[in-house]
Amino acid sequence: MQFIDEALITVKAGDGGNGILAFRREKFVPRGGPSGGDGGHGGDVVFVASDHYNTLLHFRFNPEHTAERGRHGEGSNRTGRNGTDLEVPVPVGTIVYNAETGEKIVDFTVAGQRHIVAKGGRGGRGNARFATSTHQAPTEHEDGRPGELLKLRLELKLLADAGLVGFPNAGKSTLISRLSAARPKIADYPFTTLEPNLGVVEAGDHNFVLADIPGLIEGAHEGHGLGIQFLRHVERTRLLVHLVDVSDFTGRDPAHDFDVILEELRAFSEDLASKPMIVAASKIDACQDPSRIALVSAKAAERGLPFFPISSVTGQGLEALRFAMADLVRPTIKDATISLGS
Ligand SMILES: Nc1nc2c(ncn2[C@@H]2O[C@H](COP(=O)(O)OP(=O)(O)OP(=O)(O)O)[C@@H](O)[C@H]2O)c(=O)[nH]1
Ligand SMILES: [Mg+2]
Repeated sequence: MQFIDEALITVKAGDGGNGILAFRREKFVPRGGPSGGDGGHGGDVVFVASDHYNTLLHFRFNPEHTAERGRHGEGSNRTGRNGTDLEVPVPVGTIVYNAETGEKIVDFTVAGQRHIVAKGGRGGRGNARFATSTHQAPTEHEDGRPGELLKLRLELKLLADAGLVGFPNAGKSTLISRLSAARPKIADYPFTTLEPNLGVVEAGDHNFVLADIPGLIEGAHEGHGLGIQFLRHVERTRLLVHLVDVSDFTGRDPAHDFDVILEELRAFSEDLASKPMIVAASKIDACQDPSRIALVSAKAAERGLPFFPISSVTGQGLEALRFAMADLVRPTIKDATISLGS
């Protein structure tokens, strides 16, 4: 059971610009003084901890980060422009290691924390810098130094933003496998999932972490089935997605299933039961009797909860559900203000 997100990336700071060789050319002055300017410094690669990311997914599509090089010096003692630093956002909680030595470089604990992970190369000195009273026409000049090049391993302990709850066999693991890269075990018998699975769900520009946990049954709070202790894994999520199996094969009343799960959540804690919840009627492809879907939709309506009929087999309803979830786990404006103020 790994709740760790990982990314391997390369960072390259900008090279320093070269110092150059030049002499002033002035009318009536047979030989002007040295005037070769220095090269600019290369830009640094700077990691900045941000609250706006909660996974390392953005690094997977973008594994190389290069800061701008410094410009070369010019005649008339003009120094080359410095390369611009490259700022790369990382989620709060990210730990950065040197991928080759394993050495820990930095641990980002608060938003706004900054760390230079690759230092830009110094610009080289132009020949003007080498002039002395006894050495008035120097021809020495330096090339810029290369910027640092490093392979980094980023590690982030994932915290679930949303959790899937429901009866065993309701299709929770199948759903997370459709919405994320997670590949949990799926089978047509109850209690297939024994340990939580986490998956990163992409929804436009907002990614979030979804937890798939074992199924609950009536009396779970008294130790039936796998009990309710694993609910602690979704205790701190912003959202629960309650899957109710409406297929014809369950032999149960979906409305009753709905109430049973709410009771078990309440037995764990009142907070958990009153968390924002999306209700999904699952396996609609295997439901011949639309009244079974209507029963669940009525339960959701009674409580003012959003409702989605879905099938992880045909894909029906999955995109609507994905974006509804993303909307509800997005940090609210109030949260954003608090974290900016801190
Ligand atoms: N027809 C149909 N079958 C589905 C659908 N989703 C899941 N199933 C099947 O239902 C069975 C149970 O699916 P799982 O995803 O393992 O269910 P679960 O809720 O994770 O079950 P537990 O881990 O035991 O709690 C499997 O045989 C799936 O193939 C669906 O949308 N339609
Ligand atoms: Mg499962």
